[in-house]
Amino acid sequence: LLDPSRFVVFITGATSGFGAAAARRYVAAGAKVIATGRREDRLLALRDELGHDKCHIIPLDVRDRAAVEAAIAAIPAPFDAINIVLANAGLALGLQPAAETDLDDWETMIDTNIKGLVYTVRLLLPGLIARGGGHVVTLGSVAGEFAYPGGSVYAASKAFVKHFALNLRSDLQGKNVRVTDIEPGLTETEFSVVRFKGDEDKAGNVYAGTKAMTAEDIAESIFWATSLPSHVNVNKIQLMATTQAIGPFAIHRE
Ligand code: NDP
Ligand code: 8X3
Repeated sequence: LLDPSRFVVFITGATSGFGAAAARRYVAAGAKVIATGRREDRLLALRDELGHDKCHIIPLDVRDRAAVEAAIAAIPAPFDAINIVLANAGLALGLQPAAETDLDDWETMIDTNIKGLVYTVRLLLPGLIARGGGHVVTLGSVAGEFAYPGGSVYAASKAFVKHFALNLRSDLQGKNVRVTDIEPGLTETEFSVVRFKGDEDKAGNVYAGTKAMTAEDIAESIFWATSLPSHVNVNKIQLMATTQAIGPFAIHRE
């Protein structure tokens, strides 16, 4: 296994859920993290918890390409020696049928899950290659593989992530940069509160009466994939809660 004390991990969306859990998991193993996200109060609390020597924070909206460029260019040593990119920031908004959905919500998901993710990866890749290698971890979803009612642009954005990650592998042959797409199913984080725009009851119902995965479960799978010996590339990890399964095709009948 690789020595995690040599990991310097750039994380988008470290203010909550998988990103925050991954920051804690990596620092617990001796790594350094660059924690980013829009909510600065959360970043400050995370840095207090993890320590200034282990956690560098950058308030950042991944949709803002110029801000992503400026933030990466300004990372101080020793945090600039990034060798793992965790492109995790993302969101679902709404669960309405396509014809009733809010077009602004679609645009926000495309701007965040697709455009923000490709800005992050594209801007960090040359450094990874120049420093001799590293690992890009993207956050896809089971939604990128299976269709469900109301999934529409969210699910399609995750299909984009999945295929972007696979194609990155083709371009990175010989560069010693690994790529893994993590594709979780039902996991209780702030994901559903965001999807239902702050409606805690609706969000709670998603996980009520069942046992969902936790952010720590996903962080562990991310940590595992990046800790394997450098000659091993895990292309993807698809995880579901044991309580979750794939439904049948829906057939409309008169
Ligand atoms: P959370 O809502 O708990 O966390 C999402 C994170 O993304 C937050 O830190 C948030 O930070 C950040 N984020 C959102 N928009 C932006 C933005 N414009 N700029 C920067 N950061 C942003 O959800 P999860 O941890 O569950 O989700 C993480 C990823 O995993 C997402 O890509 C999601 O689609 C994916 N996923 C989630 C699953 C689940 O069931 N929970 C299953 C499969 C995939 P802030 O608001 O502070 O900017
Ligand atoms: C998050 C899981 O099933 O809500 O990507 O799309 S799901």
